[in-house]
Amino acid sequence: MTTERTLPNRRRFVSTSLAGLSLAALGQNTEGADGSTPKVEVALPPLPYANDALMPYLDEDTVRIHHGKHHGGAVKVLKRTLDQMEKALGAQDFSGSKGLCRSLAYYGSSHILHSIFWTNMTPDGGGRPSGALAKRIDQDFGSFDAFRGHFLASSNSAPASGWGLLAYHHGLDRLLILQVEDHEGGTLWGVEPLLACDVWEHAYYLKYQNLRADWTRTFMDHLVHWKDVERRFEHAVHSGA
Ligand code: MN3
Repeated sequence: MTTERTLPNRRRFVSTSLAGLSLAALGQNTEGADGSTPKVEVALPPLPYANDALMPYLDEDTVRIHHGKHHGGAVKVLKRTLDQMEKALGAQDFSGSKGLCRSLAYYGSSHILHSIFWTNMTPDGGGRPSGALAKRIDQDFGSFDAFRGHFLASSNSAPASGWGLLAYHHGLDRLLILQVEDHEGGTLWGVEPLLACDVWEHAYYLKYQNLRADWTRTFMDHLVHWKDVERRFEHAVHSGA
Protein backbone atom coordinates (compact mmCIF):
# COMPACT_ATOMS: atom_id res chain seq x y z
CA MET A 1 0.00 0.00 0.00
CA THR A 2 1.48 3.32 -1.02
CA THR A 3 1.82 6.44 1.03
CA GLU A 4 -0.46 8.20 -1.42
CA ARG A 5 -3.19 5.71 -0.65
CA THR A 6 -2.72 5.36 3.08
CA LEU A 7 -2.48 9.01 4.04
CA PRO A 8 -5.98 10.08 2.95
CA ASN A 9 -7.42 6.94 4.52
CA ARG A 10 -5.73 7.66 7.79
CA ARG A 11 -6.86 11.25 7.78
CA ARG A 12 -10.40 10.25 7.08
CA PHE A 13 -10.23 7.75 9.88
CA VAL A 14 -8.91 10.28 12.35
CA SER A 15 -11.51 12.85 11.45
CA THR A 16 -14.38 10.43 11.85
CA SER A 17 -13.28 8.28 14.76
CA LEU A 18 -11.40 10.71 16.94
CA ALA A 19 -13.85 13.55 16.38
CA GLY A 20 -16.47 11.22 17.79
CA LEU A 21 -14.54 11.23 21.03
CA SER A 22 -14.84 14.99 21.22
CA LEU A 23 -11.27 15.66 20.31
CA ALA A 24 -12.04 19.00 18.80
CA ALA A 25 -10.10 22.23 18.91
CA LEU A 26 -6.73 21.06 20.13
CA GLY A 27 -4.78 24.19 19.54
CA GLN A 28 -4.16 27.18 17.38
CA ASN A 29 -3.76 25.30 14.10
CA THR A 30 -6.51 22.75 14.29
CA GLU A 31 -9.38 24.42 12.53
CA GLY A 32 -10.27 23.69 8.95
CA ALA A 33 -9.81 26.16 6.15
CA ASP A 34 -13.38 27.35 6.61
CA GLY A 35 -12.74 27.94 10.29
CA SER A 36 -15.51 25.60 11.33
CA THR A 37 -14.17 22.06 11.17
CA PRO A 38 -11.77 21.12 13.95
CA LYS A 39 -8.90 18.94 12.85
CA VAL A 40 -6.78 16.57 14.87
CA GLU A 41 -3.14 16.31 13.92
CA VAL A 42 -1.57 13.04 14.99
CA ALA A 43 1.69 14.72 15.87
CA LEU A 44 3.31 16.14 18.97
CA PRO A 45 2.41 19.84 19.06
CA PRO A 46 5.22 22.19 20.06
CA LEU A 47 4.89 23.82 23.44
CA PRO A 48 3.59 27.39 23.24
CA TYR A 49 6.39 28.45 25.64
CA ALA A 50 9.89 27.39 26.67
CA ASN A 51 10.42 24.40 28.97
CA ASP A 52 11.38 26.71 31.83
CA ALA A 53 8.71 29.35 31.20
CA LEU A 54 6.34 28.10 33.89
CA MET A 55 8.87 28.35 36.69
CA PRO A 56 8.68 28.71 39.64
CA TYR A 57 5.30 26.95 39.53
CA LEU A 58 6.35 24.08 37.31
CA ASP A 59 9.98 23.09 36.85
CA GLU A 60 11.84 22.73 33.56
CA ASP A 61 12.58 19.00 33.89
CA THR A 62 8.94 18.14 34.50
CA VAL A 63 7.77 20.09 31.47
CA ARG A 64 10.52 18.71 29.21
CA ILE A 65 10.04 15.07 30.21
CA HIS A 66 6.26 15.27 30.36
CA HIS A 67 5.97 16.86 26.94
CA GLY A 68 8.72 15.03 25.11
CA LYS A 69 8.59 11.59 26.66
CA HIS A 70 5.08 11.10 28.01
CA HIS A 71 3.03 13.04 25.50
CA GLY A 72 5.49 12.26 22.70
CA GLY A 73 5.30 8.57 23.56
CA ALA A 74 1.51 8.61 23.42
CA VAL A 75 1.59 10.18 19.96
CA LYS A 76 3.96 7.46 18.72
CA VAL A 77 1.71 4.68 19.96
CA LEU A 78 -1.37 6.40 18.57
CA LYS A 79 0.28 6.61 15.15
CA ARG A 80 1.26 2.96 15.35
CA THR A 81 -2.27 2.00 16.39
CA LEU A 82 -3.76 3.84 13.42
CA ASP A 83 -1.28 2.18 11.08
CA GLN A 84 -2.10 -1.25 12.49
CA MET A 85 -5.82 -0.55 12.23
CA GLU A 86 -5.46 0.43 8.61
CA LYS A 87 -3.55 -2.77 7.86
CA ALA A 88 -6.13 -4.84 9.70
CA LEU A 89 -8.93 -3.24 7.73
CA GLY A 90 -7.08 -3.81 4.47
CA ALA A 91 -6.47 -7.46 5.28
CA GLN A 92 -9.86 -7.86 6.94
CA ASP A 93 -8.02 -9.47 9.84
CA PHE A 94 -9.94 -8.46 12.94
CA SER A 95 -8.18 -10.71 15.46
CA GLY A 96 -6.56 -7.66 17.05
CA SER A 97 -9.60 -5.40 17.10
CA LYS A 98 -10.05 -5.48 20.87
CA GLY A 99 -6.52 -4.30 21.52
CA LEU A 100 -6.64 -1.71 18.76
CA CYS A 101 -9.85 -0.18 20.08
CA ARG A 102 -8.47 0.02 23.61
CA SER A 103 -5.22 1.54 22.37
CA LEU A 104 -7.08 4.09 20.26
CA ALA A 105 -9.20 5.23 23.21
CA TYR A 106 -6.27 5.34 25.66
CA TYR A 107 -3.54 6.92 23.54
CA GLY A 108 -5.89 9.03 21.46
CA SER A 109 -7.41 10.51 24.58
CA SER A 110 -3.96 11.00 26.09
CA HIS A 111 -2.90 12.98 23.03
CA ILE A 112 -6.04 15.10 23.11
CA LEU A 113 -5.94 15.92 26.80
CA HIS A 114 -2.20 16.65 26.82
CA SER A 115 -2.56 18.93 23.79
CA ILE A 116 -5.25 20.88 25.63
CA PHE A 117 -3.29 20.86 28.91
CA TRP A 118 -0.25 22.59 27.42
CA THR A 119 -2.26 25.42 25.91
CA ASN A 120 -4.33 25.72 29.09
CA MET A 121 -1.21 27.05 30.85
CA THR A 122 0.73 30.28 30.48
CA PRO A 123 3.53 31.94 32.47
CA ASP A 124 1.24 34.76 33.60
CA GLY A 125 -1.77 32.61 34.30
CA GLY A 126 -4.32 32.36 37.05
CA GLY A 127 -6.88 34.91 38.01
CA ARG A 128 -10.40 34.52 36.73
CA PRO A 129 -12.13 34.09 33.38
CA SER A 130 -14.09 36.88 31.78
CA GLY A 131 -16.84 37.27 29.22
CA ALA A 132 -19.24 34.50 28.26
CA LEU A 133 -17.29 31.81 30.09
CA ALA A 134 -17.36 33.76 33.36
CA LYS A 135 -21.12 34.18 33.04
CA ARG A 136 -21.62 30.51 32.26
CA ILE A 137 -19.50 29.43 35.22
CA ASP A 138 -21.70 31.56 37.48
CA GLN A 139 -24.82 30.11 35.86
CA ASP A 140 -23.78 26.46 35.97
CA PHE A 141 -21.81 26.32 39.20
CA GLY A 142 -23.24 29.22 41.21
CA SER A 143 -19.99 31.19 41.45
CA PHE A 144 -16.35 31.05 40.46
CA ASP A 145 -15.42 30.03 44.00
CA ALA A 146 -17.87 27.11 43.85
CA PHE A 147 -16.45 26.06 40.48
CA ARG A 148 -12.90 26.35 41.80
CA GLY A 149 -13.67 24.29 44.89
CA HIS A 150 -15.41 21.56 42.91
CA PHE A 151 -12.67 21.44 40.25
CA LEU A 152 -9.89 21.19 42.84
CA ALA A 153 -11.69 18.59 44.96
CA SER A 154 -12.39 16.49 41.85
CA SER A 155 -8.79 16.79 40.68
CA ASN A 156 -7.42 15.96 44.11
CA SER A 157 -9.57 12.84 44.49
CA ALA A 158 -9.09 11.51 40.95
CA PRO A 159 -7.34 8.16 40.54
CA ALA A 160 -3.51 8.23 40.69
CA SER A 161 -3.58 8.13 36.91
CA GLY A 162 -6.18 10.69 36.03
CA TRP A 163 -7.23 14.22 35.24
CA GLY A 164 -9.48 16.96 36.55
CA LEU A 165 -11.54 18.32 33.69
CA LEU A 166 -13.86 21.21 32.92
CA ALA A 167 -15.94 20.35 29.87
CA TYR A 168 -18.90 21.66 27.93
CA HIS A 169 -21.71 19.25 27.09
CA HIS A 170 -23.40 20.08 23.82
CA GLY A 171 -26.63 18.21 24.43
CA LEU A 172 -27.12 19.43 27.97
CA ASP A 173 -25.80 22.88 27.03
CA ARG A 174 -23.92 23.23 30.27
CA LEU A 175 -20.49 23.09 31.81
CA LEU A 176 -19.54 19.98 33.74
CA ILE A 177 -16.60 18.98 35.90
CA LEU A 178 -15.43 15.44 35.27
CA GLN A 179 -12.96 13.17 36.99
CA VAL A 180 -11.05 11.33 34.30
CA GLU A 181 -9.64 7.85 34.95
CA ASP A 182 -6.42 7.24 32.98
CA HIS A 183 -7.20 9.35 29.90
CA GLU A 184 -10.53 8.05 28.70
CA GLY A 185 -12.62 6.86 31.64
CA GLY A 186 -15.06 8.73 33.84
CA THR A 187 -16.55 10.81 31.07
CA LEU A 188 -19.86 10.91 29.26
CA TRP A 189 -20.58 11.16 25.57
CA GLY A 190 -20.97 14.56 24.02
CA VAL A 191 -18.52 16.63 26.01
CA GLU A 192 -15.80 18.88 24.72
CA PRO A 193 -12.85 19.30 27.10
CA LEU A 194 -12.01 22.92 27.92
CA LEU A 195 -9.64 22.88 30.88
CA ALA A 196 -7.57 19.83 31.76
CA CYS A 197 -5.43 19.42 34.87
CA ASP A 198 -3.07 16.45 34.63
CA VAL A 199 -2.85 14.70 38.01
CA TRP A 200 -0.81 11.72 36.90
CA GLU A 201 2.24 11.72 39.15
CA HIS A 202 4.55 12.45 36.21
CA ALA A 203 2.83 15.84 35.91
CA TYR A 204 3.98 17.15 39.28
CA TYR A 205 6.00 14.70 41.36
CA LEU A 206 9.49 16.14 40.78
CA LYS A 207 8.42 19.43 42.35
CA TYR A 208 5.40 18.65 44.52
CA GLN A 209 6.13 15.00 45.47
CA ASN A 210 3.04 13.58 47.20
CA LEU A 211 1.37 16.97 47.66
CA ARG A 212 -1.07 16.80 44.77
CA ALA A 213 -3.33 19.45 46.27
CA ASP A 214 -0.45 21.94 46.16
CA TRP A 215 0.00 21.19 42.46
CA THR A 216 -3.69 21.57 41.56
CA ARG A 217 -4.04 24.78 43.58
CA THR A 218 -0.93 26.22 41.91
CA PHE A 219 -2.27 25.17 38.51
CA MET A 220 -5.54 26.98 39.15
CA ASP A 221 -4.17 30.11 40.81
CA HIS A 222 -0.96 30.72 38.81
CA LEU A 223 -0.95 28.79 35.54
CA VAL A 224 -4.41 28.61 33.97
CA HIS A 225 -4.55 30.51 30.68
CA TRP A 226 -8.16 31.67 30.89
CA LYS A 227 -8.09 33.26 27.46
CA ASP A 228 -7.42 29.84 25.98
CA VAL A 229 -10.26 28.30 28.00
CA GLU A 230 -12.59 31.12 26.93
CA ARG A 231 -11.67 30.53 23.28
CA ARG A 232 -12.37 26.82 23.62
CA PHE A 233 -15.71 27.48 25.32
CA GLU A 234 -16.85 29.90 22.65
CA HIS A 235 -15.82 27.46 19.92
CA ALA A 236 -17.64 24.61 21.66
CA VAL A 237 -20.87 26.57 22.10
CA HIS A 238 -20.92 27.75 18.51
CA SER A 239 -19.79 24.52 16.87
CA GLY A 240 -22.59 22.30 18.16
CA ALA A 241 -22.20 18.55 18.20
MN1 MN3 B 1 0.53 13.55 31.50
